[in-house]
Amino acid sequence: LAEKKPTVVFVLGGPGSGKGTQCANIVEHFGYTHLSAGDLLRAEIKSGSENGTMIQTMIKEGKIVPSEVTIKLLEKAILGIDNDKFLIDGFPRNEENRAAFEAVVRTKIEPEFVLFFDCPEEEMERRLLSRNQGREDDNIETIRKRFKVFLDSSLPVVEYYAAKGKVKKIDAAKPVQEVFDAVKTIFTPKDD
Ligand code: UP5
Ligand code: MG
Repeated sequence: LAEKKPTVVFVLGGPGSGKGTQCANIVEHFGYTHLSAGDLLRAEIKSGSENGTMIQTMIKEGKIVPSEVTIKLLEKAILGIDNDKFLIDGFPRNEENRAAFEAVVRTKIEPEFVLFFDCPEEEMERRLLSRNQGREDDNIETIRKRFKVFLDSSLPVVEYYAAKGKVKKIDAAKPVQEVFDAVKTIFTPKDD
């Protein structure tokens, strides 16, 4: 991984803030590969791997899967894809995730920046309850747990990067197209 030196953008935001939706738009316009840590974990459950049951239990409880499991999946995906620009969606989710990811590469992968989707809980809750894609964590009990984990564990990671001047914050409560208009200005190279 250290040899490949990929460009990485971390895409963070609460459950239902629109990370996956906007990553799909960014891929279409800016040539990044989208890696959703949650999607990789859900694929791992489906594949029937030995960790599957543990991952399933953690997701159902809204808890954060041990770093080594998630990082292995991310690393495998980055190395297996012939691109050097990645959106890492929904990771790192706590300080331990962040430190462990940095430790994996000898020359640390510093994210180019962190895209942070800021959205009120009421709006995120509405979106998640009406998503209807059969996700086992889209029920009100698990959603409340996910919100708490986000506030307690994930927001501090955003603050860590904010202190380094790396966070680009987006108002994610607006309609999809308006959010993407704001996202576009961040990814479009400015010649001035
Ligand atoms: N929607 C999107 N944008 C909209 C807008 N602007 N206006 C109106 N509606 C909008 O969007 C959610 C829903 O809202 C969709 O129906 C969409 O159409 C609509 P989506 O783009 O899917 O939002 P996203 O932020 O991706 O929501 P998601 O539920 O995926 O976020 P989470 O962070 O909760 O989920 P994730 O898959 O990342 O993680 C799930 C679980 O996996 C975690 O809780 C955790 O248990 C585990 N996990 C780890 O342990 N470690 C990791 O590193 C990653 C995950
Ligand atoms: Mg998602």
